[in-house]
Amino acid sequence: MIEAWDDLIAGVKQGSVRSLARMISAVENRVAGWMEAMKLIHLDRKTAKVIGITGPPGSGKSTLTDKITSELVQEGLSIGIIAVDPSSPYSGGALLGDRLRMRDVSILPGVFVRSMATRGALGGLTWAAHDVVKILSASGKDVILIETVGVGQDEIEIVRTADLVMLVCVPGQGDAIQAIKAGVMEIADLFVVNKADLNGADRVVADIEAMLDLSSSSDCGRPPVFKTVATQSTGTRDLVAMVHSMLARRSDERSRREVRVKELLVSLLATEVARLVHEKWNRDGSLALAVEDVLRSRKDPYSIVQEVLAPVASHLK
Ligand SMILES: Nc1nc2c(ncn2[C@@H]2O[C@H](COP(=O)(O)OP(=O)(O)OP(=O)(O)O)[C@@H](O)[C@H]2O)c(=O)[nH]1
Ligand SMILES: [Mg+2]
Repeated sequence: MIEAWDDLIAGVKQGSVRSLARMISAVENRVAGWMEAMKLIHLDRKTAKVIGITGPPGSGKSTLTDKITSELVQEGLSIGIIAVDPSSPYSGGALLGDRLRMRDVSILPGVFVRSMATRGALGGLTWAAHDVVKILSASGKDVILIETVGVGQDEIEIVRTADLVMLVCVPGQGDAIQAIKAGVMEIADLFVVNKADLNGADRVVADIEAMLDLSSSSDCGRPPVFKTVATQSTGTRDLVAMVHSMLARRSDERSRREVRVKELLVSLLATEVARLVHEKWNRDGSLALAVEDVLRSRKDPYSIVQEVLAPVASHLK
């Protein structure tokens, strides 16, 4: 197994697309040895710039991601795209559409597209997404774009640690600003009012500006607001230019990295503890016993969890 991992890692570092895809799957599926493999990946000091693209369902995030990718590819950069599929009812049939559209850019040189499902990610999506970011970085990607629907907490967590977060809004959703979940506004470094070909785009821009007037400016300055028509690539070149200049003059790089490392540690720890307990429970049948105990009112779930964690808890005291 370890040999196979060595081959995979070597392939990833040489930029092999096949190794990249296989390594990501193997890590996602927690194939034995994944942690050792990730340690080796971590030794690699390459760090891609990570851009989070979030916003309401259907606002044009994928279309925009494609256009930004094309621009960056023209600049000679290699790009990784992580599309977090909302495996929820929010955007219904959009999933397949996403994949089909994404294929357009995935044939461009140096572009690697990976979809991740919100549900079913072993050990937490935030962590899984960061593993993928790390692997893509090691493979030599210059920029990684992460597209998530800004609805669930998981999705927000994922983009929160990006180097730059882009929030995509659209006209015609009633009060577009209200439609965006509280908590997402605060993490946006840059606002994009997409579908500017539709009525009401200027109104949305004005609403965002008004909102920014009210909020205290952060140390990295007031987030710019851009209008785009992603389907026609209108405004996307200026947007990319702004992204470059913002990434270049970020003053809070160190504090962002601190937040990211902290989140990763907490998330890895939580998922690993859960995984270890799960494994033990399933291995020795104690999960079935615990369920039976609760059902027969012999024990309550809280006591059971306390008992299971007692050795860890006492160790930490
Ligand atoms: N009129 C107009 N339509 C657009 C524009 N950008 C995207 N669209 C259309 O809006 C629809 C949704 O676009 P997507 O890029 O899939 O949006 P999304 O935010 O990725 O959607 P989900 O991933 O499902 O949340 C598609 O039919 C696009 O063609 C735009 O600037 N103007
Ligand atoms: Mg999409």
